[in-house]
Amino acid sequence: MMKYLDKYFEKNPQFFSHRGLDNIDSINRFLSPPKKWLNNPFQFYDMDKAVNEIINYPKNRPILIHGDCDADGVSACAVLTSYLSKIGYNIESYIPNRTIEGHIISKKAIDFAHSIGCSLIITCDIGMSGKLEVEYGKSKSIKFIITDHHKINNHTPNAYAIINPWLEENKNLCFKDYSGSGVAFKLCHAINKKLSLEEDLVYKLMSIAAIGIISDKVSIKNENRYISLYGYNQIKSGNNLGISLINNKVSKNKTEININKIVQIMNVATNIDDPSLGVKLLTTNNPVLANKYANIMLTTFKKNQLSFSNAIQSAIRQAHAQSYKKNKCIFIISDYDSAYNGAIASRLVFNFNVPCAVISKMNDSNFKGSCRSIEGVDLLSLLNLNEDIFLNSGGHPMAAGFIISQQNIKKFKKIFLEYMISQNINMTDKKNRIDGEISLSDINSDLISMLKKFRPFSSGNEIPIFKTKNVSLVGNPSIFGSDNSSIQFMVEHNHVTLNAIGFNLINRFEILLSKNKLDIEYSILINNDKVNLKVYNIN
Ligand SMILES: [Mn+2]
Repeated sequence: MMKYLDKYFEKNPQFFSHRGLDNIDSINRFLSPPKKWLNNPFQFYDMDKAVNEIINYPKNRPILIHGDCDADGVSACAVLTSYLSKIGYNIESYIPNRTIEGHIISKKAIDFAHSIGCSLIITCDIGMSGKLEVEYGKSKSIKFIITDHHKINNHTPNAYAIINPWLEENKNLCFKDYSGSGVAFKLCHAINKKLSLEEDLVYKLMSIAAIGIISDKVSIKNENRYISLYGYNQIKSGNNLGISLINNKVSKNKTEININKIVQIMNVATNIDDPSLGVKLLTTNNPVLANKYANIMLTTFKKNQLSFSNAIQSAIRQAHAQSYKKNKCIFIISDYDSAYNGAIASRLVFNFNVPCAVISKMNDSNFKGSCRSIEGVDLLSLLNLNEDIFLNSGGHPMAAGFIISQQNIKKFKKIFLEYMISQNINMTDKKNRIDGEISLSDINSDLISMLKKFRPFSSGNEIPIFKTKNVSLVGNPSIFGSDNSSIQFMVEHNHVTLNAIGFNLINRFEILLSKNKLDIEYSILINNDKVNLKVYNIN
């Protein structure tokens, strides 16, 4: 393995430089990060204060853990719920319904907390824009500890404690790009240290926290690499009943963990009758209940799949019809559920490599929008600069969202397009995404076992994409998918023939048939030891 890494590093340094790794030592640390990659939780401002409050809180009185309605918020809520219950607290969890309540601290939850005699609410992945709600809670004698990773705005709540890496007071923190689940994990880490409990209590939470890290696309380095890697390994070893059940039900090959699918299912499940079902699934040890929760979540997910795929197809068609190369961006009005907007925007950025906004109707008067960006184009500052045209806005530089009234959409579109034209967006950057130019005969067990060691893939450690030049088509390609948008074919190069699949690649079908020699860009899929190429581009 080591020898292979050395050799591969020399041949394909870009594979490693794309991951911020520039020598064998840094690669080895990335592949098996030492314990010291878990940062000291007490470096966070207010951590001591929050920990003391929790430690002194009566164990028989309920604490409400309030998460956010997406996979990161669910994962964060499950981390705190699991840990605090385990050490003896009386915990209630709350996730707002994404359509009815949205990404805000819920007044309903505060009323509920008050009614059961709870005097402490811990928020996770949410809270920075909850100034009014925190005051409302205080009027009912409820204290707030906010744990969040959203950037600071002008309306920071006056909470008892705020644990957020982006606070001005945290400017010297050695690492900041945490997910909501990561910040929740740090709070548990701190309590555990303070009480000198066995480390395993906290380590076990990494499988749950990894879901939020992957879902929120925070960079896979420093502590995020540590938690996502060991969390992923824990999932593989079956330490979380709920995650294993979901994975067994959706993976063709049960020994492989399809973490992206798990994230998608968690996201969809925040839009059902009981949005906290994901938290229940992640925290239960009861196989009968876990199975019941998993089945409800999967049924919802499957119902969603078809309309989701239609939404993606429609958006891709719209994008092709726009002058996205000239505009250096894509602006889509979608007719589909606003819950898909973020995923659609991500897909368009992946396909077209320009920033993208997707807007769809939320209720009679308002629309909900999601934007996704490319490196170097800051969406959050764009939204913040135009705060007055939104009813609500927030997020991160690479992924942001807003709520807007119908009459302001036109105005925003103009602002978005003008901003993107003014940015220095280099469309040719796409080639930098390629992790290596290889021959099909290079795809052997050494390469595959090396790739496996880099999992799980996410932001800053993307699914590796390879390029092979001058392959030839073998036999006849076929078209598949409910809307005939995908293609399957065989390619040959250097006497190696492999199966290839191109999802939504129907627009490259003619090129595939008309050229003798093709250049393909793809990732490598392994299914029951069989290699398939997942092709993204054909030229
Ligand atoms: Mn989050």
